[in-house]
Amino acid sequence: MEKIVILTGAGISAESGLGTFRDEGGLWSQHRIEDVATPEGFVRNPGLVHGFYNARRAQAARARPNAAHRALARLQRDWPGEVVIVTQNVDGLHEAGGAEAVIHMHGTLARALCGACGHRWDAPEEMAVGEPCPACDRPAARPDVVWFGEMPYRMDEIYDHLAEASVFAAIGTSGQVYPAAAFVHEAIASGARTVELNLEPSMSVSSFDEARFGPATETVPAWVT
Ligand code: BV8
Repeated sequence: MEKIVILTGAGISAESGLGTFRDEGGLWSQHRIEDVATPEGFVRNPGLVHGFYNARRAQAARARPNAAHRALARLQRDWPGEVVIVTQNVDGLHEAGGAEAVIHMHGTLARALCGACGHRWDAPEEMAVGEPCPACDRPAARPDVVWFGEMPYRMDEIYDHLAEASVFAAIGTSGQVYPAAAFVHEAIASGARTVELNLEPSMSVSSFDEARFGPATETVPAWVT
């Protein structure tokens, strides 16, 4: 039984028109992380944070999966039960491209979370400040995404998959955000073969057995076949 664990980042959705974070003109050059991707930023200015995520939710809703998303879905179909996709992305393009059981470790734009009672529900297109939670009615609705300083989701499950990995691929990620950036070391400890598929070398490229550079819509379908 092979176990192929795949970590994806913003680069896999770049050719679907969604901005990355740290490339030229990326999201972090337009907004300060402290203002839009931390719990403190949300307390300070919830309207700014909702505006940031409303814009990305609208953009993601218009985006279409690309050949890289579809190639990973094909790999899952070819190896039933043996391909795990862990994404740092909050868009739904893996699922739109046919992937199943995607682990969204940083949450998703499609869901809202109540900061008071922990209830989750499908996010409206536009979230407003003080929106009441449908479960507890308190005005504590926030995007269901993992901000800096917050614990990413389903980490135990992810580490279990990494412990059994025979292949680990990192696709479209700069390897600068933890704990995702350290997954390659977990995979190496499990004896997995590791490959990086990225537009250019990531911060952790030297940790990988193999690296293939180029746009994901070219490197991923070639790697999958
Ligand atoms: C946590 C929110 C602990 C949703 C995001 C050491 C250990 C543990 C933590 C830390 C640590 N050191 C520092 C930390 C804290 C921090 C961190 O890592 N800081 C960094 C900046 C140093 N980590 C955290 O806070 C994490 N939480 O560790 O909690 C804890 C313990 C106990 C109790 C409580 C908590 C939480 C991190 C999650 C933060 N949320 N996003 C959203 O708005 O989207 S992070 C954000 O960065 C996105 O999620 C994004 O996915 C992620 C990673 O970025 P990338 O996806 O890699 O995107 P990037 O633009 O950087 O790179 C794109 C790449 O694609 C580039 O390499 C480019 O070349 C390539 N590319 C571009 N075009 C293409 C392409 N490749 C192929 N084809 C193309 N066409």
